[in-house]
Amino acid sequence: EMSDEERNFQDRIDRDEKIEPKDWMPDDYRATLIRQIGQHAHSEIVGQLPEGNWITRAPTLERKAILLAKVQDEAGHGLYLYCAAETLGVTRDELTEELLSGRMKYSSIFNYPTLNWADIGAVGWLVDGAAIMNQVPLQRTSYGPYSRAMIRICKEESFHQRQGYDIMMKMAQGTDAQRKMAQNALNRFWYPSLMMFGPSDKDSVHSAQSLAWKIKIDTNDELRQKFVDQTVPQAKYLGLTIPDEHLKWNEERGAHDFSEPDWSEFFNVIKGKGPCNIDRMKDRVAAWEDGAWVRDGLLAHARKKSAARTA
Ligand code: FAQ
Repeated sequence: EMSDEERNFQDRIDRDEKIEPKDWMPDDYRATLIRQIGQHAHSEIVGQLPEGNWITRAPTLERKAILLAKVQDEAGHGLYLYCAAETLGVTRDELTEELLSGRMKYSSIFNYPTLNWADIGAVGWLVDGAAIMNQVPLQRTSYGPYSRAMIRICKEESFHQRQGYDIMMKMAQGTDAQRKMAQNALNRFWYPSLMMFGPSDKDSVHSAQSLAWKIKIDTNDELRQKFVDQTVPQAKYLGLTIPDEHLKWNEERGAHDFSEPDWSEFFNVIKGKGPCNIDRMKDRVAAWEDGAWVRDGLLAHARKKSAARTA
């Protein structure tokens, strides 16, 4: 049974009121938000690695400048999200510690390698495309600071998606070899992109409560369906084939039928056994350790300044 506080809280949610940091909230609401916002922040940070891998090898100066800006945007998204999580009473250092020790997750998608330049197109088109599909509704999430972070992030994410599609367009309309690279990138990124939305609704342990609290606005399967329906005409325009022989328009449902990803692969990847999990964590641990002198220096400087002010 709900306590008065819980009932009041649920009433506020049902009236679409935003919950703010100092408001009363159930412990599990707080914990769920720390988990989801924290994982989301970690995804933005780890998500810099697959694309960062191509900054030095971008084919033109213009592509390099665009990619550099895009990867920097992801770092910025991570920072807004860590700030949103901090309003719930957890520090960024604690969250980082949980990531680096493997106790917290980041999106499964970033455990796949980017093997060639077409993959950078596929990441922008499909991975950022899936990310926006998930994040647009999260602008209306019930927790104020998360909702406001999402509004800023979505603006930048739609530019990211376009830059990816633009790379795909160049490749798909290029030489035979380039078209093959584009098709191959689509083949490898299609199912991992579908997995980004999380397990199917019947296996989604958190969905029911998160929907009731309006932390999530749509179910995993609803968003996956929307993503497929949005992406099919885009692939057609590129002249590329989505690697799913069961993909077809279902007139009755007004939506595409499509094959589910291999869920055993998904669960393996989130358990740490994907193709790049070990490399990703190794890179993040090294970045954290290599950056220690910067953090130490900044802290020492801040202490000196505040000592000078009080003296
Ligand atoms: N990867 O009960 P549910 C980006 C876990 S976009 C890893 O359905 P929930 C932008 C889940 O945590 C990517 N783990 O969970 C970018 C739970 O495990 P737990 C980031 C996953 O939370 C683009 C278990 O499975 N976006 O970074 C995944 O209700 C390009 C059961 O699942 C967000 O994080 C997965 N894909 O729904 C950056 C969006 N799916 O925690 C750079 C915000 C599920 O109990 C380059 N998050 N799990 O141990 C969400 O909307 C939700 O958290 C879902 C999952 C929909 C991801």
